[in-house]
Amino acid sequence: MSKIALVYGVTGQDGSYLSKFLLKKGYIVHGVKRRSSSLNTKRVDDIYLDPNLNKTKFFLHYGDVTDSLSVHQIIKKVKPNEIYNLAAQSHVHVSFEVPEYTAEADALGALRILEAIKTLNLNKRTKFYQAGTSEMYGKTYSKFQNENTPFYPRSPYGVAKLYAHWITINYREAYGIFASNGILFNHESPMRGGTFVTQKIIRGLINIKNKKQKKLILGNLNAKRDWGHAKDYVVAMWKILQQKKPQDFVIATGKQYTVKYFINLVAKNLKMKLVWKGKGINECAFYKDKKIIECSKIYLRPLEVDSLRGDANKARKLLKWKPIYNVEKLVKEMISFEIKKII
Ligand code: NAP
Ligand code: F7E
Repeated sequence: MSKIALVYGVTGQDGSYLSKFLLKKGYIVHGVKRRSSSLNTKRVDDIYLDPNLNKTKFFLHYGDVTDSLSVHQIIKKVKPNEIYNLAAQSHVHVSFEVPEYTAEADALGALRILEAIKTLNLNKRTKFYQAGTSEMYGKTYSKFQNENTPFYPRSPYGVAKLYAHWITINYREAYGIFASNGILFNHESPMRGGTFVTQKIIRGLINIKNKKQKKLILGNLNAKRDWGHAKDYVVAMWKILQQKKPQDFVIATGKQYTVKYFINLVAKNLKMKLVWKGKGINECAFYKDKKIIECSKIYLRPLEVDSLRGDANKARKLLKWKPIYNVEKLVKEMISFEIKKII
C-alpha cells in the first residue's frame, strides 16, 4: 500500500521539490494550495493531471493554514501518514511589514495542523514535519549553530517560527504525536522566488548583461549565509520522518559566504568583470565602466541576522544525510535554468 503524504505549501520552492521526491518514492501526494486570482501552481504544473480525466497520484486541495476549518476538513479527508508543514509567509523582510499575518500563518498554522491531528485521533497514524529555520538563531554568538544553540530571533518571521518549533515539541511530548522539526539553513534553487537575494542577483546580472535592466539595487552585502540546494534539503525532511523516534535536526552545508561573495561568484560565471567601490550603503559595482550595482536603505531590515553557519553533524550521523550541491554547483544550475528560459 502506498503511503499518503499531505504537503502544506505545495506551490512553493520546497513543496514542489518535495512532492516530486515523494512521488518518485511511490507516495500518494496531496498538496494544499491557496485560492489566488492569478495562477500560483507553476512549480507543480508538470506533475499535475486532472484526477477526473487521468490516473494520478498527485492531488491538490484548496486550503489555508490560517483557516482552522479547512485544515481540519482536509486532514480528516486525506488521513495522511505524513504531513509536511511548509506553508509560510517565508520572506524575512516582508514579515516586518505584515507581522500579524506572519504570526497567523507561520506560528498558529503549525498549531492548527497539530490540533487537527490530535482532535481527529490521528496521533498514531500521522507523522508531522515542521519547516523550521536558521532565522530562529538570529543574533548568533557561536561560529556554528546546531540543535543545542540558543535561539534569539531577529524578525517577526523568526519569532513566529520559534513558536511553531516549540508547539511541535509540545504536542510531541504532551500527546505522543510523531512531530519533528527540521531547522533548515538557507536553501535555494532555480525554483527560488525572485525576491530572495540569490535569485534576485542571478536574474539581475543576467538581465544587465543582456541589456534588459540597468541596475541591481540591493541591501546589506556583508550578511553571511550558509546556502544549500532545496533538492538536497527535501531529502532530509523525508529522512527526518523515517527515524524511529521524533526529534529535531539542523540541516546545513557548514559553509558560509557573504552576499558580496555570492554576487562575485555569479558575475564570474557570467564572465562579467565587476569593479567594486565605496563602503557600507555607498558600496557599488561597475561593469564596463557603468555603475550596475548599488545599495539602498529600502532593502535594509529593521534588524539584520549577520551570520549563519550550520553544524549538521547530527543529521550526518543519524540521517546519513549530506548535501550533494555546493554553492558553485548551485549557482551554475540556477544560472543555466534562467538562461534556458530566455532562449
Ligand atoms: P516559499 O517558496 O515561500 O513557499 C511557501 C509556501 O507556503 C507557498 O506554497 C505558499 O503559497 C504557501 N503559503 C503561504 N501562506 C500560506 C497560508 N496561509 N496557507 C497555506 N499555504 C501558504 O518557501 P520555501 O522556500 O519553499 O520554504 C518552505 C518552508 O520552509 C517555509 O515554511 C519556509 O518558511 C521554510 N524555510 C525555508 C528556508 C529556505 O531557505 N528556503 C529555510 C528554512 C525554512 P503561495 O504559492 O500561494 O504563496
Ligand atoms: O536574504 C541580504 C538580506 O531574503 C539573505 C528565507 O528562505 O532563509 C531565507 O531568509 C541576506 C539577508 O534570505 C538584499 O539582508 C541584501 O541578510 O535571500 P534572503 P533570508 O532573509 O536569509 C531563511 C533561512 C528562511 O527561513 C527564510 O524563509 O541577503 N540582502 N540585499 C537582501 N535580501 C533580499 N531579499 N533582497 C535584497 O535586495
